[in-house]
Amino acid sequence: MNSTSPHILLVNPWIHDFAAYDFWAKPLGLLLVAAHLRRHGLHVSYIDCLDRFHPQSGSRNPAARHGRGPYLKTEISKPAGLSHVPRRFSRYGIPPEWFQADLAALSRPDLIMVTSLMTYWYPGVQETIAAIRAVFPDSPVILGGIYATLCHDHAVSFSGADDVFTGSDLSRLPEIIAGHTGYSFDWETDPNRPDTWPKPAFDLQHKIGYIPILTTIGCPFDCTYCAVHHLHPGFSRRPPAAVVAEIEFWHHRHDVDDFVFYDDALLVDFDNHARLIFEKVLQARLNVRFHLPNAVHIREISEDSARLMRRAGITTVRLGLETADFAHREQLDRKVNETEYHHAVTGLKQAGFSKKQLGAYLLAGLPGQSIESVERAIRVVRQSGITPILAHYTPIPHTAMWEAARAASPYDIAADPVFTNNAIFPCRREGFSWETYSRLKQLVIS
Ligand code: B12
Repeated sequence: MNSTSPHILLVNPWIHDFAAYDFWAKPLGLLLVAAHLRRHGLHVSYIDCLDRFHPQSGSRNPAARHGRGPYLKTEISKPAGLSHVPRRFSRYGIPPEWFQADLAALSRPDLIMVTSLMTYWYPGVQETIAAIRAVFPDSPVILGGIYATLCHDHAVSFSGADDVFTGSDLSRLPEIIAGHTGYSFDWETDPNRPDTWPKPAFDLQHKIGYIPILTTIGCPFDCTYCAVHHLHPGFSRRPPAAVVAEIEFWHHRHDVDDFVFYDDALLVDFDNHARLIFEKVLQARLNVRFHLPNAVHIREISEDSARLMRRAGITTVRLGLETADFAHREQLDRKVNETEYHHAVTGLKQAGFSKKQLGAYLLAGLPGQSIESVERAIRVVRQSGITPILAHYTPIPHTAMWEAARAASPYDIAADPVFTNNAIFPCRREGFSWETYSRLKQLVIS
């Protein structure tokens, strides 16, 4: 290492959207980067534009006491091309004055790292970077994360960042940091070996309401609508003992009771991974709750695995069913067949999970999908005795379905990612109107 350690500011940007809610959503990737940097002696500070527990929020956000909850929001005008959508559009997160004051209270950062999530949230990233520039015009800004990776060229042209980092291979970071700050260091651990990862730096938050946990990286499936194989190529797993040690740390040291798995393939090869984690959780007698808002693979669930999941504290289960058109399923993915679905649901119910705890995600608005197909799927899930949850399809670059989505969409989704916002049903067909959607929603709740 050389000379004094640089100051790196990490920023989680605002969201611009028709709706947004802190539904177990935290910038795990950015806080993992923070942890790596801290471990190597760099001085890090952090501002979360989505902070629901900002010291200034006081009585403005009474719901901020709990783990999940609404973000603060300010209505703003809709992006060009979306003015016809009959819904309000907002900036979600802290007011710009608070952000500006938080920035101004810091010493000038040598480098600023901004993350990004949904591709169609890039206007929030642009506004965040512009606000940073107004306070620190001379600090270089690097953008990384999901939008940066999936829409690299767009981000280079429009985000306002000096550098756009794509992918999840952090081994290039020392070179990038040296290029911007002149400070050089070598990785003491391999950032691409998840067994050597530090705990993501959630302690930088004002409050830790819950902790996202990542136990696997990537996914062995290659579903046509999903970009995970592009974002995280390959499939690797963290040692179960390290995962449980992380859970114990946050539970015992920070009183955290709710843990949220961010894995794309948590249950895959159950006996050699998730089973070992859940058994260790039981042995450690941890009285905690686990949530699976990011759907799990149904095929892995039997009565036996379901019982273990329930005993270990799994409280919310979301199944990645996507469609009930089992006969034509291979056009979409190869995750599950009809028998496996019913076997899993029976096992979960026998293990004692309630209807409310069990939800199956169904994709709505796929290119070429009929309304009847969505209705049928809702009926299949309801008849199986669990809760259907509609997930609006969002077209994602670098997926097999992208070209079909482009062809089906009335919007130029390749030119501007705001048109991939699933709130506008980017690929809706004739007849798939807001009224139809309300009818489908009624079918889900009635
Ligand atoms: C967990 C998760 C969620 C969580 C919340 C996540 C959150 N933080 O808010 C929940 C379950 C709520 C969720 C919901 C949805 N999600 Co989601 N989700 C994910 C998932 C599985 C993991 C994200 C993650 O944390 N990964 C782990 C971290 C470590 O990776 P990372 O953030 O990329 O960070 C790495 C690098 O990018 C880098 N990095 C990150 N930032 C920075 C910054 C700098 C400067 C640098 C140098 C590096 C760097 O460092 C990390 C190193 O590994 C991803 C798939 C995936 N594997 O990425 C989908 C994904 C992001 N979701 C997706 C979708 C479609 C959705 C939904 C729209 C689904 C639906 N139809 O309802 C909803 C919408 C949510 C909303 N409106 O709020 C899509 C993205 C679509 C898009 N257009 O962008 C993804 C990619 C999955 C897919 N289908 O392909 N999701």
